[in-house]
Amino acid sequence: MAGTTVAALLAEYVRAAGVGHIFGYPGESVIDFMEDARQRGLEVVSAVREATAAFMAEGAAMATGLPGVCLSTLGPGSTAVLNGVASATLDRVPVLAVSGQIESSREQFFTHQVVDHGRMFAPVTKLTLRLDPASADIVIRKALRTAVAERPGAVHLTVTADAWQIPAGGRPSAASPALPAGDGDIAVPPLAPAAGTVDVYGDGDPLAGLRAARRPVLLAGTAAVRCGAGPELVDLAELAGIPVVVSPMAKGVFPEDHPYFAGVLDMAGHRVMWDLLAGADLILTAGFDPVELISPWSVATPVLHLDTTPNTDQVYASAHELVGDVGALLGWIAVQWSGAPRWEPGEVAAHRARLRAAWQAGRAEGRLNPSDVVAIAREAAPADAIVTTDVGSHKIMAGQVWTASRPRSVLMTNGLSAMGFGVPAAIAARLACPDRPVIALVGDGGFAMTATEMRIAAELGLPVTVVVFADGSLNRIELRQQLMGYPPTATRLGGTDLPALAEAMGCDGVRVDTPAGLEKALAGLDARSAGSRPLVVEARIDPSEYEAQF
Ligand SMILES: Cc1ncc(C[n+]2csc(CCOP(=O)(O)OP(=O)(O)O)c2C)c(N)n1
Ligand SMILES: [Mg+2]
Repeated sequence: MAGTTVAALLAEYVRAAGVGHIFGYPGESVIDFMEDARQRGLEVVSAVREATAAFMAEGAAMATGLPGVCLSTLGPGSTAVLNGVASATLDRVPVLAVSGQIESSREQFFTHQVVDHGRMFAPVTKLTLRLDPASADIVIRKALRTAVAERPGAVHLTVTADAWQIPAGGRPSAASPALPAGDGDIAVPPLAPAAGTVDVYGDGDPLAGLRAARRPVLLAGTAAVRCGAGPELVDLAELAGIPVVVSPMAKGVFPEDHPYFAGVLDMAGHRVMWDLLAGADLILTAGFDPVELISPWSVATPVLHLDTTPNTDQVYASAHELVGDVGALLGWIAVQWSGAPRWEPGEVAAHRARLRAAWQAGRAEGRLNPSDVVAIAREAAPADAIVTTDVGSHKIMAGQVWTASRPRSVLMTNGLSAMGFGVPAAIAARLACPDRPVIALVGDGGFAMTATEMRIAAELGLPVTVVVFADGSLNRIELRQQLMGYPPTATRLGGTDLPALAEAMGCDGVRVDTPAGLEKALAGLDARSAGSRPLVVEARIDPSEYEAQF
C-alpha cells in the first residue's frame, strides 16, 4: 500500500471499519474521494441535502452499531451539514463527518465559499481536525477511535481539495507491532465501547444502598444499548425483582413485554414515570445519559450511577459511581445479590396500567387518535421491524406506545431532537439492514422538511413505509402556545396533497382518517420486499389526545 493517496486511505479505513455507505452531497472539493470510495465498493448515497445526509449516517450507525459516515463539500455544504453533525454528537452516535475545503494554497486567505471548519464544528463535535497528507493515517485512526469511544459522537475532518491525491503519511511502519495488520494493510483500532472492568468511585461499600433499598428502580439508557447489556438487565431485574425504566433512545434494550418493564422516561404519560422514580428509594442508572432528559431531574431519590463514564454531568448526585462496560457492571452487582425480590410482578403491572391510562387520557372516541396510529403500525409491523420517529408530539406518543422487543429497532433523536430525522434515518436503516421492514412515524411538519428524500428511496428501490401524523400543525409548539394563552402563530401548516406528492416521486401514497383505513393501508407491511415502491400514508389524526400529555 506504499504510495496510497489520502482519498484511498480514508476509503480503505471506512470499509475496514465495516461501513458500507457514505451519505453525502457532492461538491467539487470531494469528487476525488467519492471516486475512490466507489472504486473500493462503498456505496456513495446522495441525499437531497447535506443535513439529511448526516441524519442518514446517524440512522445507519444507530441501526448497525457501526460508525456512520457523511460527506459534504466546503462552504455551503459544510454549513448545511452542521445540524446533522450536532445531532450525532448529542445523540451519542459515532459519525465521521468529512468536508472538503478549498485548496491549501488558498485556504488561509481566500474568502469565496470559505468558512473556518475548525471553529464552526468544534462546539458540535468531539473533535475536529484537518486531514493532512503528512499525518493522514494517524488522524484517520484518531478520528475513528474518538468517534466511537465513550461517549460516542461526531468527529469532523476537513480535507483540502488538493490533499486527496497526495500520498498519505503518518502510517505505522510495516515492522511496527503497535497495531495488528488488517484488511489490505489497514489496521483499525479497537472500536468496542468500554472495558469489562468495574471502577468504583466514592467511599465505602457502593452496594450498601442497594442492599438496604426496598423499592429500587433501574433506569437504562443508551450506553446499555452500546454495551449490549440487555441480557444482564433482564438477569438483574428478574433476580432482584427490580422494575426497569428505559430512556427513549434505549428502547428495546429491555423487552417491553417483560413483567418487569416499567415504561419509557419523559414520553407520553411522563408524570406517572416521574412518580415512580420519586417513590423509589434508589435509582440504579444503567448507562442513562441526562442528554435525554426533557423534564428537569426533580426527584430526591438517591442514585447509584452505573455507566461507561463517570458522573461528570452531575444532573443528579450520586455518592458512588460504578464505571465500566454496563453489562459487566450489572453482572457484578448480580453475583453479589442475595436479597429477596423487591417488587412483585403484579406491582409493576399495576404501574403499567396507570401509565397506559395516562397516555390514553384525552382519547377522542370514534376518531383516529395518535396512539391508535402507533398501535396499528406496531400491530402491522413484524417483530424484527425497525421504526424511526421524527420530533414532535407524535414522537412523545410513539416513544411510549410502540412496544420494542429488541435493541436498535427504534431509531429516534432525543439528544439534539432535530426535526427532519425520521425519513432519512428510515432510508439509511433500510440500506444498512436490507432484510428488515422499516417504518417511519413522522409529523407533517418534519415530513415537509424531508419529503423529497422519498425520491431517493424510490430510486434505490427501498420499500420503506412512512406514516405521516397529519394534524395540520406543528402540534408540540402549538400546544405550548395554547397553554400560554396565545393564538397559533406560525404553527399551522398543511395544504399539501401527500399521496399526490408521494406518487409524483415514484412512491405509493394513500390517505386515511379511520383506524380501519389505516389497518388496510398497512396490511402486508412485512411482504413489502426489495424493489417495491416506498409507501407514504397520510394519516389524518385528531390531535386532541396530545393535550393531556402537557
Ligand atoms: C429543526 C427543528 N426546528 C424546530 C424544532 C422545534 N420543534 C419541536 S417539535 C416541533 C413541531 C413538530 O411538528 P410536526 O412535525 O408536525 O410534529 P407534531 O408535533 O405535529 O407531531 C417543533 C417546531 C425542532 N425540534 N427541530
Ligand atoms: Mg404536526
